[in-house]
Amino acid sequence: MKTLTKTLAATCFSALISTAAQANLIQNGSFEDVGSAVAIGGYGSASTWQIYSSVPNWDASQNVEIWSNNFIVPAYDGNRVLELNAHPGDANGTFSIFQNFYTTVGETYQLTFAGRRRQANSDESFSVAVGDLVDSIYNQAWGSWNEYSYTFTALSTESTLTFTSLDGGQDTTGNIFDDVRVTAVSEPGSLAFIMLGLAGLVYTRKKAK
Ligand SMILES: [Ca+2]
Ligand SMILES: [Ca+2]
Repeated sequence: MKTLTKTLAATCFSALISTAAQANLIQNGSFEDVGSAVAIGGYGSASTWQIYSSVPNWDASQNVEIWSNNFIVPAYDGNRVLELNAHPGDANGTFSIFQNFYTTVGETYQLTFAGRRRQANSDESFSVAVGDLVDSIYNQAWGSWNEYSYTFTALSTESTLTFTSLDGGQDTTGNIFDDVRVTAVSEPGSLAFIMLGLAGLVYTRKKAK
């Protein structure tokens, strides 16, 4: 019984640390939630695509589109994706979406997301910025989702993740995103704890034999 308790404790401890390390700091990163956002009328339909001035947890410099039910492209995650370029309020303005989240200065984080171009003959370019990371992607591949993965260091207690279209303000199609995630990268200390937990698990199992 004592061994079983120890084993359970070690397992729970390891699981807890792993879960904490992998928690997504981005809310609504899969764009599944449109909440009470009211679609701008006259375009698409609720079952295909709609235009919104923003969606929950994200701010937007211009309108965005939410596509549902595999409209044009299959969703990477869930049922909905975001198209960054939409019908603009300002034809000369930039299309950006951004979200703030709490970070620890100097800590390393991983950013992952899925992106793709709209269709074979579209040209999709965007920049991504967060912490000390700035990158620009030109001519996204066609036909499948690109899985982007970066690490960045937080420069502030509150970080802002920003996606900006480089297609230009009058290019109203393209730059599809889904499944945006930011997770804290396990520090050596946390890793040591996990290894310690696993070692404890192996030890108690061996002892139980
Ligand atoms: Ca999604
Ligand atoms: Ca485009």
